Amino acid sequence: MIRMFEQHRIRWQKELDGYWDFGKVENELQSEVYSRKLIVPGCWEQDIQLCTYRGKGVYKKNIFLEKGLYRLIFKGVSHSADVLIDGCFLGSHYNAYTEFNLEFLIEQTGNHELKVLVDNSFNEASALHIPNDYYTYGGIIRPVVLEKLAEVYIENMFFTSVMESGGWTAKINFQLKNTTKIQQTVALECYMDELPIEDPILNNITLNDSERKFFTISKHFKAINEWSMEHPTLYSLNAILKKGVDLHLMDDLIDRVGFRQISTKSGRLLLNEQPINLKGFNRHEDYNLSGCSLSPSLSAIDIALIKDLHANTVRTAHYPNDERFLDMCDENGLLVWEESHARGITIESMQNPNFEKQSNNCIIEMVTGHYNHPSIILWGILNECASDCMEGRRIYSEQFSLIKSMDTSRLLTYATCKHFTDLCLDLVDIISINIYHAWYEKERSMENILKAYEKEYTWIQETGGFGKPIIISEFGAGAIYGYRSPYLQKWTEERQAEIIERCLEVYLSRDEIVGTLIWQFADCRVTEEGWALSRPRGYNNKGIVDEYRRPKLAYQSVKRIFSEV
Ligand code: ADA
Repeated sequence: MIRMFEQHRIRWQKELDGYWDFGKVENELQSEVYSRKLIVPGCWEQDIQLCTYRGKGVYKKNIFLEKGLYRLIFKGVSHSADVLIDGCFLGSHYNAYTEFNLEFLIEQTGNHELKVLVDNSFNEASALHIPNDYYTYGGIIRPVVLEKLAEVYIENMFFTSVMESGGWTAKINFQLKNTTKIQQTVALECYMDELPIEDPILNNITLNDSERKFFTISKHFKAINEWSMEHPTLYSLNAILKKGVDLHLMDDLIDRVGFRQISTKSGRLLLNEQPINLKGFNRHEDYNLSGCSLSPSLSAIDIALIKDLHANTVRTAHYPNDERFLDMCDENGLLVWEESHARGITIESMQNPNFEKQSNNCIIEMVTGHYNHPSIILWGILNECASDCMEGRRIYSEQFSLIKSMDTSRLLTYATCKHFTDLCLDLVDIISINIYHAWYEKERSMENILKAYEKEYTWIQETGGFGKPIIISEFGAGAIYGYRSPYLQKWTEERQAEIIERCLEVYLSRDEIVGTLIWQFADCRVTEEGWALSRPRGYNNKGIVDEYRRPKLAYQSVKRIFSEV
């Protein structure tokens, strides 16, 4: 399954899921040995003999193709990919969590060989995937889609909704691409559900040789059903490209959109002009035995548990998520803080010559790919990176400018751990702090939690955060599933529940705190390099469910407290 809804009725599309031939590549001078078959999408760690393999591997699949122009869309390859068709290099991509696509021409109908060289190793070339408190898996972790392209096709369609003059205005930005060397003239029809959205410019669009054409239309609606947490109304936005005097069907693109607006006012967070509070979790895409490649059914289990917990928000710590999970958030009225890929990168590592290019590419691909999801209300960047020095501030500032150049409809934030030293609070709409009161500190009384928070709140008011809404973006404690003791030793479920209860009681008593996001929803695997020895079981155990989604004691505490706010 590519998305939770049909994206094309005209364009030919095929998902290349199922078994692919696979071989480890431990010596690039050797010819490839395809020793097994692996399921795509999936992580190679799902294979018992590859569970700890870090290095290169090659996937191969033979596909029958007729003559024509095609596009391959890879929704996620972890973490680096080189793609070849019939031995010819098509292109490469870095970063597991964003999609990339490659066009290619088939001149001979018949069987063709598709190969993908994948690498999940840690080295200087990889500035974002580094030894970390989450695992970098290996493989073609998300769907692969093959499309046949017409002479002109709809490359992108961006929908923005604005509350104005007593109703809603929909703005739709189209990007068409001429794949030929000759001038093409087309017509575009656009529907929202069955309602036509007309504009004279759609009737006659001319594209020159290989031209990409961008244009925007808009339509005002007096009465429309808003997208909200309680009523997440979605509309099908359908664009149809036609050509020639007979206006024959050429291409189409269907997406799902919602009318909603996110803003801040007087220190409050507003959804459709109504104040809201975020209550939820940080969630890694990690499920025991299936790694970071979550099928829709596994993602649906998480959605159901998050709703059972009376939560309304998920932070995609610390990278862009699988689109099908975001589709589910759209359908269920869950709010999303989506963030570009980075966790705890020092200023020295941010100066890796690959870092800014890789980080900016991730942002561009995240915003481009996920723009139309109404559930995404916040863009975040650079979790716990170097926001406490001027060089780091330059990078934060440039990345926020990059996002604003692509999307001004969402709020911006970043999660900091640079307590009392952060230099970037003035750059964002919402201040977000990661603070593990009572876990990483010895003291765990509520008085101490409150005192520690108030001290930081005062500092925030004086250093760029004055009057801004605050999210406690990470707080929590570790617990090993099944380790129970009335003595509340560290790592017991009882201790975790107590700490989360006390923290929530303090944070929920503060008006300026508009969000509380527990670290974390589920336990996740960490890298053996640099982390496994300091993380019991080689896992980050701060989930309120474990990696099998078995609830710990804290589950009931959180469910009770979230049901009351
Ligand atoms: C940081 C980090 C998380 C996780 C957490 C922890 O806040 O953002 O990814 O590592 O610490 O468990 O200590």
